[in-house]
Amino acid sequence: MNPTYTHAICRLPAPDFADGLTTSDLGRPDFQTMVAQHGGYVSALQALGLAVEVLDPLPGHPDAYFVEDAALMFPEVAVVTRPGAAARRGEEAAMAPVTARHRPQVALEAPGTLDGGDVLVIGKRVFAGRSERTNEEGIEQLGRLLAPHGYTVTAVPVAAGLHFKSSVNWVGGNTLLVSPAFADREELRGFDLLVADPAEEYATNTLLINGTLLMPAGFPRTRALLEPLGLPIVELDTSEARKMDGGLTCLSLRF
Ligand code: CIR
Repeated sequence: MNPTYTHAICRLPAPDFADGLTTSDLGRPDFQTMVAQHGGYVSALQALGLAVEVLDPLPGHPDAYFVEDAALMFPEVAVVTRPGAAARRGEEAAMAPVTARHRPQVALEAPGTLDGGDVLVIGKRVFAGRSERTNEEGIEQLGRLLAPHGYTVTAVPVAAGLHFKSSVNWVGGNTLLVSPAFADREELRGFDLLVADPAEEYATNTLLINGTLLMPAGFPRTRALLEPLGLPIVELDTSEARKMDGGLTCLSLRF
């Protein structure tokens, strides 16, 4: 169940990245700091053995460096998404030729919408958050596209946070790191849940890469929750992406 990733796709943030969508009140992010943090993220993936393809910024799409939302990568197939925010529509078309170099490709169609940030894959189980960005039709289409490859797709309502993976992530074995809002969801029954402190919900956006946990820097209670798992933990500063409602999972497509 624990995939070994060999590749990642990232995209450089553009100088106008602060014009992207956000609901945060953490202030306007700084471009040079963002570029430095993005570089640190790419280096961390490379240090874990991934070949990272770093795409140029996409003119007119200040959120396009959150590449995870524009495509899904499975061992068998790439899925071109249909982002739920009108302002982000078009990112998927720019990503499609890139992912098509690695996998046979299928695509979601209108009126379905789906952001990759709402999709959590654990082996052959796929959880898809029904959110402001991802609708029922998008989830149903995803289920139909993945069924031939043996995946089951379970919809989970996202009542808090932007995306499902803003609040729920797999940290290895049978364990999920979740925000308190997801502590009692019946769809997640059967998993061991590590429930983050309410003051550290952002840190649930932790990423397991080849046996190492990448977590956002500065969340000691979440780190203390994760340490008993016995995995190496690398903290990365994501302060500027956070100001744009993004984090570690959003910044790459991993496969
Ligand atoms: C947006 O609102 O779409 C971007 N500013 C943030 C997207 C973050 N992506 C993710 O969580 N997968």
